[in-house]
Amino acid sequence: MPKVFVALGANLTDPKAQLDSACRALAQLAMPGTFACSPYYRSVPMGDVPQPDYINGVASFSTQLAPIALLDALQHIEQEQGRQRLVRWGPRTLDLDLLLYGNEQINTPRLTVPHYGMKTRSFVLVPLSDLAPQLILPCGTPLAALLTPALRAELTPL
Ligand code: ROI
Repeated sequence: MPKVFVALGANLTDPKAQLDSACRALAQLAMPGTFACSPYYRSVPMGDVPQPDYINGVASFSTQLAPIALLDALQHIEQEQGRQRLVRWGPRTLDLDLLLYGNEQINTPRLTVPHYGMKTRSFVLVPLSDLAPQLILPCGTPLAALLTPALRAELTPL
């Protein structure tokens, strides 16, 4: 059964509570005893849209759901927590990104795995490394090789 990693981000409507609530919902998708969530971090928004700081984290679990069924479940949780797609790269109550699905590489119109931005985003790499410091990405790159001190310095532990 694949182990999956999901990035969580929020910067509206009590972001920490959004992540707590999302973790409870994600745990329902997990095989018993497999759910884990990283510490949360505060991060400066990436992109040009002025908006509040984000709270970010990463969750991991094993699941019986196939990739698209998992994506549907993630989008359902986003909707349940009031996600509206108003502005591209704008603020959001909850963003759930499927980072990794086992060692699979998936390229379909709806789903790209590994997530396209994950190798450069401090707010993904740091909490991912909290959960899985020895992780090797599907491309063969060790996660540790991507994590520079400068990237770590971008985040504030909550
Ligand atoms: N910036 C940060 N720091 N954290 C996010 O989760 C995040 N998510 C996004 C954009 C708008 C790209 N910026 C972000 O979708």
